[in-house]
Amino acid sequence: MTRQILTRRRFLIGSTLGVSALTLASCDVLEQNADVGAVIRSAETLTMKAQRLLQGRDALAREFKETDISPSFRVNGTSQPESEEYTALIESRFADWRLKIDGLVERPKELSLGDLRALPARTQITRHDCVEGWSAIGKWTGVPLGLVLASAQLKPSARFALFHCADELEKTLDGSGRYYESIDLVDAFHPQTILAYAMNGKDLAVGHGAPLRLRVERQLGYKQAKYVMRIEIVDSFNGFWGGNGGYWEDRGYEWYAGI
Ligand SMILES: Nc1nc2c(c(=O)[nH]1)N[C@H]1C(S)=C(S)[C@@H](COP(=O)(O)O)O[C@H]1N2
Ligand SMILES: [Mo]
Repeated sequence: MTRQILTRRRFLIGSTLGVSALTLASCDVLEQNADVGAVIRSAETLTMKAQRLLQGRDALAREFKETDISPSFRVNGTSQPESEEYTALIESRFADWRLKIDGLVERPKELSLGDLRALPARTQITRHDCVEGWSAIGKWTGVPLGLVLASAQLKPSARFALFHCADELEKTLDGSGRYYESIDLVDAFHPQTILAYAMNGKDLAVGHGAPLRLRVERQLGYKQAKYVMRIEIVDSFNGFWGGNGGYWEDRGYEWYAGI
């Protein structure tokens, strides 16, 4: 098992992002920032701050043993995106798939699965908690999101990573049911936040989000975006679908879904 422990502090030293990410993420700045205030409801901000204060910003979610892995892990939400584009990707076994990284970055990227697999990997056995009331333990392997974002060099105005997914669910808002999600830079650079391409030692199955899904272990199931096609670095959610930072958030769920 390759296990790369990247502490956020060690990781940020020497990166161009260092100072701005640390400053941006401090509670004081969050409080003063009108943009953030506008998108995050106050009770949730309290939850987020309390969790980070009590447990520490880099506190790890619990990790389990191989023997704890659930014999079956439910597929929830989309089980296979229906677009022609995604169907063609399955047929080519994702050889033509590229992860786009753009928005507030100095160096936009297009990465193949091979590119991602060539980067240092992290494996973690964690519990997934769905808001609907079920949980399952799985083993996830992928590349730390922070590594990928650092290589794209975030601009000082960067605040959130927004994940564009391949699937559409119910089209109720603005005629679009596109699944999307977002996290802030504290979670983006957390050591357990990975872009997973394998589950339980095998390539990620279509039902679980092939070829790539987000694991952001201190938050609930709906934050774990499957079928990630593009990561856009933004400073606000305004103008993205319902403006609340995620498909379920636009339908009333909390943006910060701390467990
Ligand atoms: N793209 C996409 N990501 C998604 C969903 C989805 O429908 N589409 N469902 C979410 C919900 S509510 C949960 S609980 C988990 C389910 O992941 P699983 O299918 O691997 O169990 O994915 C989350 N990520
Ligand atoms: Mo869920």
